[in-house]
Amino acid sequence: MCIMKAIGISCTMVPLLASLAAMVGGCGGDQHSAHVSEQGGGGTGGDMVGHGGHGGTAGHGGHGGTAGHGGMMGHGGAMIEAGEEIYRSICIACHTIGGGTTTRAPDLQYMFVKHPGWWNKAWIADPAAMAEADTTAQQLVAQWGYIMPDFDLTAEEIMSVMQFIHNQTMIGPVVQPSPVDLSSAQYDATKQTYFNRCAGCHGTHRGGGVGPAIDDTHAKALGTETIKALLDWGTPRGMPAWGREGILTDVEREQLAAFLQLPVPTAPEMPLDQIKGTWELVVPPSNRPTAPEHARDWENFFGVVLRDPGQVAIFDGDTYEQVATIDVGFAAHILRSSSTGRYFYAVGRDGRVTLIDLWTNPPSAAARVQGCYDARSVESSKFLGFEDQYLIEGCYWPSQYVVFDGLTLEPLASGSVLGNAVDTNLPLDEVRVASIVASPFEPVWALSLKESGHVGVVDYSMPGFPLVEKIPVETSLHDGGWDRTGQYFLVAAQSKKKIAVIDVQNRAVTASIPTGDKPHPGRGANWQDTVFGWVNATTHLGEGKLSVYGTDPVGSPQHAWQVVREISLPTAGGLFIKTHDASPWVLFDMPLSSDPTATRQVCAYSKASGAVDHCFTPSSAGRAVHFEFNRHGTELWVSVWGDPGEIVIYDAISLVELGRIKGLDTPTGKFNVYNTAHDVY
Ligand code: DHE
Repeated sequence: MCIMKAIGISCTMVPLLASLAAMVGGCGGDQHSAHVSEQGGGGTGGDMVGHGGHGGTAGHGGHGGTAGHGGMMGHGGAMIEAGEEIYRSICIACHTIGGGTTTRAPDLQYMFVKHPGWWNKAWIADPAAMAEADTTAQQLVAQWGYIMPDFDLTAEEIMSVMQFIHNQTMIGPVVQPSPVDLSSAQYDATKQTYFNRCAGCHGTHRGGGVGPAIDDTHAKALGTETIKALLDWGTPRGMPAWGREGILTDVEREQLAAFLQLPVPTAPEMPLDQIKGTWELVVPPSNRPTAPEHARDWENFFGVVLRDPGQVAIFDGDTYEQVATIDVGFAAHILRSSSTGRYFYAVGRDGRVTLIDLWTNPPSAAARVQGCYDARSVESSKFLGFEDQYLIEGCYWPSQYVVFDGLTLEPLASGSVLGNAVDTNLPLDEVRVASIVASPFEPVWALSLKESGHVGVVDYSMPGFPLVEKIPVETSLHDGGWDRTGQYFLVAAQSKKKIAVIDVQNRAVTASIPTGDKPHPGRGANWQDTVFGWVNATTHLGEGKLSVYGTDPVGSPQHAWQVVREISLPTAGGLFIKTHDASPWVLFDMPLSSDPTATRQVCAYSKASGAVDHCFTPSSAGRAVHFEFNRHGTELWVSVWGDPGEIVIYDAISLVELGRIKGLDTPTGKFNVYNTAHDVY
């Protein structure tokens, strides 16, 4: 039985990243045994009686989750056993005991030697209060970049877990149980769960990305219980709490822990002929309206991703009416506009692309296709003379890009992005296409190639749409966007803690700006700073910091490509930042914070003062995520994930609430037609 349920610990984490990439895996087989030889044993038992003091500890020898405390009797033994259960279901996610500091948290033996009992007790009881008042706690937070979550343990539970840790220091590392055996059906189902929930961050072939590598070697080193606890509680650095959020059951976590300790299966390819087979032209261009069928200002439409139902809702930005709802694919991810703005292109995590015609009444799907099993990005051709002509889709799997006709989605070409990594020069079997931008200066798209660390340049004026250049940058490239000129592509190299600056026109890396742990700018935000000229900014997933960097090599060369303002924030978990020329504010969210209050907040940085002016809470529940301005920059739209979700609309200057669109299922990214077509951010 789950110890958390048994002791009634409250669940404070709410779903995020709830549905990820859907994908068909390759490997099958009959019986997939994850069983490794049973470690530990029954434990020899100690002779501890009473309050479980220092001496006479139990013989450890944990097997499937219970230690061998056979000889322990009375309150002390029971207490240590209770403490062990808590340790094995919570603390083990991040801490070892005598096993060495992990990348997630310090070793507990070390903590107990270094700090007195009262201190450890106070820290476990209320980490946030300690971080506020105690200098040792502050040093710890500074070192690790986050405050340990508060697990709401009672005084008795804290005592028991401390007793357990105290006694463990004499015994050595905790032995983890063997993984369960998986039947063929369980293996296949778990493989799908991995692709749906984990592959987006850890890679199709489990080589890592936003999250660390979890191939079988890494997984075995973590151990069954550590993996299960990580899946249950998530981490303060952004891994969702799949168990606490009610998305993965105890059994599913157990099976995932076993699956991850088995060799990595190979995923299938998707050649162009197969992609062509998925193409569905719903309305040929010749049958489409030649002028809008409605009188609405379609350039002020908002396309809103409803992630969990895999839909896009189209809203009239003037009246807030929902004018259409269109199915677009599993865990819909983002929208991009054609360069005239008439069409939206939606991409689902299952690689399905949907072309939405905004001139029909109501707006409707005009074509569909699937270019990948797993994808996150699309972009249209934006260079003069190529308006609405082409669309590119970047795949997470297979390692390729696909080019479609922009009006029909007919698949035209695909190209591999496999290659060697920029740092090791070793060949890779998985290279994911992350963010894509379309140059306003030439007929090219710039593609972030995550694992290899290149920015690829695809020329859509050339036959076959070739990858004409691979600019070596940094590995772990993720999200990014243009500077205000459209010459420099600013993209996060997340694990390198940098924003890379690529001069796409000159095919060169201009700078690498060290900003902080796991920068996550979305497409970023461009504005004119009172001192430093044009700047851009990012918050971070891994630490509480807003970094503002100069992007004005012409007007303010002495500040270009350097962090010019650094603002410490109380919490990590930032995802998006956004502004508009018409607004005095730069807004940012922190939906992946481990502090539930912060997840609901939006903070407003003042362009005038160069400081965070205030934060506000769009909703008393759920999480605030992602922003978009309306066409003229007079309104700010914020998504709230709740039950149900909603969009809250603010005046872009006063930040006074103007309205709410309620009853939406997981509203996430919002894309105003004009702003998306013209790269306004
Ligand atoms: Fe996204 C943009 C990848 C999780 C909402 N996301 C992007 C981009 C990439 C990416 C590569 C840039 C696209 C571009 O500009 O061409 N996202 C990933 C992941 O790999 C990751 C971490 C895990 C996964 O498996 O998908 C992930 N993303 C999320 C979420 O959990 C979010 C918050 C909600 C959701 O969709 O489930 C989310 N991502 C978004 C949004 C954008 C985005 C709203 C577009 C931002 C913009 O303003 O352009």
